[in-house]
Amino acid sequence: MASPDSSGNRIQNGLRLAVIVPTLNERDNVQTMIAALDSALDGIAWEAVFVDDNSSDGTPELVESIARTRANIRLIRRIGRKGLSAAVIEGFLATVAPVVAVVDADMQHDESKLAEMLRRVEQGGAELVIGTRYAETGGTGDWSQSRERISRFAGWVADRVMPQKLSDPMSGFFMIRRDVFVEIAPNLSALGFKILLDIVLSSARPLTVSEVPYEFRQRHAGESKLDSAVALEFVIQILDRICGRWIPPRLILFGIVGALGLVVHLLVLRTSMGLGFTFGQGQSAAVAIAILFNYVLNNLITYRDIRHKTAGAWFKGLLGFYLVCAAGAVANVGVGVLVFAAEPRWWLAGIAGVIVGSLWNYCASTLLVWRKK
Ligand SMILES: Nc1nc2c(ncn2[C@@H]2O[C@H](COP(=O)(O)OP(=O)(O)OP(=O)(O)O)[C@@H](O)[C@H]2O)c(=O)[nH]1
Ligand SMILES: [Mg+2]
Repeated sequence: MASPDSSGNRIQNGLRLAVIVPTLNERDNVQTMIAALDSALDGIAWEAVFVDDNSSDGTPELVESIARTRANIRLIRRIGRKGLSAAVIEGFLATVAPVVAVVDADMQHDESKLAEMLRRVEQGGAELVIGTRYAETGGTGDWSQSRERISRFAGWVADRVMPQKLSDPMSGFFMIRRDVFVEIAPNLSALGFKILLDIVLSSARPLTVSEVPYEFRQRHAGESKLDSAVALEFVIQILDRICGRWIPPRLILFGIVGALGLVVHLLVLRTSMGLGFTFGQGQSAAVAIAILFNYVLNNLITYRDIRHKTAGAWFKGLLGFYLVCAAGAVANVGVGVLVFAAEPRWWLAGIAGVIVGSLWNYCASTLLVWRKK
């Protein structure tokens, strides 16, 4: 594999495959994974690149100690960054192997299929080989019915926007020719958890795909990193695909949250009037509560990646959001009045005011309330 030449340089002797293993607190899986790769890839010149996002459980230290004694085990340690897709991309770009694969660290993917997958690339002409749970002998192991249903539903949604048919577009277990990946890399969104989806959606042409069925196994050790944020990132990824060229996905989420805010507004107004308050009082309460509702939801969903977490930042953000929305209301009324003066149709002027006010709220929130560091 890699051996030093007379000048001390490493010579990559016929390296054929790099296996990227993204890790976030997976210490107790590292040795099992390496042993499994050793036996699955016996006779093949391979290397593993662990891409760790500064796990706190000792994962990077363990990989480092193994990498000191083995040339084909490597570590990329990322600090201040997160995200499965981004980690995998970094791993793919950090190797000179002609073929790259990604395997979860928790042993859920079947590494014994890697040799067959490599054969399909090297001899079968495949550019992309996907481990699939939803074809022939593949399976989702002991997944609960609800998780399998969610996964299949997400696959169905993905299928609507996919340029080519795949039995398991949500798979996290696949292999690709590195030159093909490098060609696509500049177009990737690098968002979220679903890197395969990103690759297929970002490719300028359909790829030559081969599928290898495998049975999804139980997590060996450690805890799942899958949470509701992953589902949200998936929605953003799909929105980005459908309309990202014209409208940023964040603006769409902002708009959806705003529409829900309108419902809250009307409910509060109706309740207040029912309780005997005047319209002015009810409307004031509705505005205050709807803005609070929008702030909470935008912080949880629209700006989740840069959300305010500490109490101090949260309240400061809320105050900023009230101010932004107050200015938005002024812009809304001002534009409405102007349009009505030029074209006295109430609904046209009303809509024009709402559009300008909402766009202002979105732009000012993005620039002032949830500023990217
Ligand atoms: N570097 C890096 N790795 C990550 C990140 N999030 C998840 N991972 C790794 O990506 C792989 C997949 O994550 P899992 O938590 O197993 O997700 P999953 O397989 O969809 O969910 P489970 O079935 O519950 O295990 C694991 O090896 C994780 O350690 C991340 O932000 N950065
Ligand atoms: Mg897993």
